[in-house]
Amino acid sequence: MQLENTLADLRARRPAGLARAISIVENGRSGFEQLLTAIHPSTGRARRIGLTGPPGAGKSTLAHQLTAAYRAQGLTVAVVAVDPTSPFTGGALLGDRIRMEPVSLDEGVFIRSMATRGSLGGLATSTREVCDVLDAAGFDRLLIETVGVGQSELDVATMADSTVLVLVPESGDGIQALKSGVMEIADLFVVNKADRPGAEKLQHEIDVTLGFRRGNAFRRLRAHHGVRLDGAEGKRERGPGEPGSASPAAWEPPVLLAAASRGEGTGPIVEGLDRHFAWLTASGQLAERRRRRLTRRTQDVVRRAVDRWMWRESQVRTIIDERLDDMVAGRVSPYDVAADVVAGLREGVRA
Ligand SMILES: Nc1nc2c(ncn2[C@@H]2O[C@H](COP(=O)(O)OP(=O)(O)O)[C@@H](O)[C@H]2O)c(=O)[nH]1
Ligand SMILES: [Mg+2]
Repeated sequence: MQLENTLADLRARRPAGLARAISIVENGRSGFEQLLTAIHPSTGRARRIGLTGPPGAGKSTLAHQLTAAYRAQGLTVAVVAVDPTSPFTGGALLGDRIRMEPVSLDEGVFIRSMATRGSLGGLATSTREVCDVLDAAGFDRLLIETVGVGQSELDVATMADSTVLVLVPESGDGIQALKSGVMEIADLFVVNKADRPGAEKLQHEIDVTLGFRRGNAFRRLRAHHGVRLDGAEGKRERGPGEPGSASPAAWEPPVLLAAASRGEGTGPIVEGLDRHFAWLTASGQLAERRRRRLTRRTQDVVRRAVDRWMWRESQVRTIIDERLDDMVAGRVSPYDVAADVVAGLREGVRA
């Protein structure tokens, strides 16, 4: 009954229903699986955009700018911020609250800060589920902000359709500061704080690095020096993923300059994201990414359920306890015991 009410409120887009649904899935409260099952047919419509990068790069500021830009297009936006260093809400930073003000009074905008459980910067475990609720609630764009520390850039890429990596000139030693694997997950690079020195240098470094990785550094370099190969106005080049290109085979991440706190550079980012989405659709990558997400999600749920069953309801714990003395005495190893346990589980499944 309670679930029915929550679902009805969610479908009617009542803010209280949305808040309740999110709180149920965020805390894994009873009924959360039924809720997620009930909303499943209504998911898959929102475009999920990940914003990641080092603390202070301007991700939250950019999220506000993107929100304003999408609102101006008549689209609704939900922002999920998983950033322990500067939460969107909670009053930790007065500055954040002030920057939020213009959009937070708009009911086409929903902003949610999520606590990280476990490692700093790690995605809150239920971020994906919260995104599903927002998707089902009908938001057109989901912006997922995560602080880029370690694994979380890679995590955000697995849950977003498009991933934006926000960098700033002062973040360490330019492109050298980027760990391997991080560059690969970015569908768009934004060099923010372009009002400060060094932004164009960093933009150039990223461009060259991307070019070298793809074996076409010279195209990018020539384009940078003003020799336009394709005659396009205002574009450094035209990659395979860009309009006018024959092949949707590869996407070349654009490297865009922005000064988010001044509202500069947002237009090209919105446009870049639209182009990326068009490429995702045309290349079949969108369907592929979403299929992969569903596979991974199901695997996670199975893993959790099996874990719970194994440790709470099966004999596994007892078997280990019974053989503990043998292990201590060196008569059997943990590997022997584990092999027996697994063999036993297999038998159980077959029986
Ligand atoms: N100079 C300058 N400061 C900016 C720019 N964008 C954001 N900031 C400031 O950088 C600080 C961190 O921004 P925030 O959006 O909270 O970064 P986040 O940690 O990546 O979410 C804030 O004081 C912003 O006002 C910019 O383009 N130029
Ligand atoms: Mg932030």
